[in-house]
Amino acid sequence: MSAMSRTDPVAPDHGAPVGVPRLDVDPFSIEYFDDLHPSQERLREAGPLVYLDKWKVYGVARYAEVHAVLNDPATFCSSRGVGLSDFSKEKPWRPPSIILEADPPEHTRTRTVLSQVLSPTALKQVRDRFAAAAAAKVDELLERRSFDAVADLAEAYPLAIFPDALGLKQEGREHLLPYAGVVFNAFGPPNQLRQDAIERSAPHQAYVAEQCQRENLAPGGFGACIHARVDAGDITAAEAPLLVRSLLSAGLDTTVNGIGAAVYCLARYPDQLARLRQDPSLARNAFEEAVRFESPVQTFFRTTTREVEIGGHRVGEGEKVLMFLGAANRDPRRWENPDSYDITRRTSGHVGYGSGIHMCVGQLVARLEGETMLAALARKVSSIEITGPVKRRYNNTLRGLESLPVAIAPV
Ligand code: OVV
Repeated sequence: MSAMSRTDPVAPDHGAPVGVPRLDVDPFSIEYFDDLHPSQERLREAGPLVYLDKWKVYGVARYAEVHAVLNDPATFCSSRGVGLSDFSKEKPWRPPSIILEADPPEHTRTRTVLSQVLSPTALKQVRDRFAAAAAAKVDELLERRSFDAVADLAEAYPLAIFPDALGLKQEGREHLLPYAGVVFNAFGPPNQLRQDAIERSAPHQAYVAEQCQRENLAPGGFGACIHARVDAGDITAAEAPLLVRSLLSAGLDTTVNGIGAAVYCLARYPDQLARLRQDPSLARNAFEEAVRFESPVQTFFRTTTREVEIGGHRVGEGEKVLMFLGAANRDPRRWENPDSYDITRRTSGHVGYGSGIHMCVGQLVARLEGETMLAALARKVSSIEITGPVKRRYNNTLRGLESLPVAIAPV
């Protein structure tokens, strides 16, 4: 080690771009999660492209640039990972997803299979079951009057329908939310959230790997439908379990936080609950607006495949670009009154599910869960009152609550 003296030149800041606004915001810190709207405004107002010194990555927080990056997958690829880690430099923490972490042409075939398994036709088969389960859940909660809207509603409702829709056995389902928590923490930087999650992940990974096997998936479920596509020659026997794994990774914690966001909105904005009660057909849009407003999936990265211009700045090949979906969904350049929860807003174009070729393949399942729950609340509940301390849950990618104590009253 050579001694440093005050006369040594300052080390050059390798990679730090010239002319791009540099911010000290850490979008993966507890302080950020606790109060992210002021930081997101700073990120948007600093310019169309920013550089985050803490993690040495570029960021885009305005709607136009987030949308543009999402819709140019040849330049902004997914196959090097959609978290901070670059798979061309670091070993992934688990075998990569063959849909999320893939580019065309490989992405196209797996995407086609999952989009057919989760198609409008396939969803007709589960709609009545979802609606009945939502009504039963709300009836049960009306008997209790006071409960935790996270554990007893936002988690309990998807857990009552989604694992069955997939065809999972009963045993071991307690691994599902912890596994998803690891997956979404692992997209983040190597902070304590990510390191602790991966360190504790082995039992959850073992459970998921086992449930993805064909013999463990009940006939008629989404899992069996994926494996049936092996017989049709659309995917290989090795690919099927990995596509089931994608549903187990992305299909539960996301809707938990989406439904949690919607209930939190209706509890905070009783005028919007009143409008929903007047017209329960607004349930689907009320859910969509909650996805825009809270953006349960806050961020994803892409990696540049070539030198490219973003917002007038030159970005080199092999750079990570962080897309702030939540900030884009509240960009005043795109949205009128972006910080208002308005269940009659025209929500289309929000990037809470992404955009382009990777846009959430399970979005119809998510919307069906959200719509059926909000429709049941609209018809059966007259008020939602927050009765105790609201506690936030911390995750590198997912935004949501740990606890939301509420009391509800019947119509
Ligand atoms: C969208 C998403 C999130 C997490 C995991 C996956 C996808 C996957 O394909 O495994």
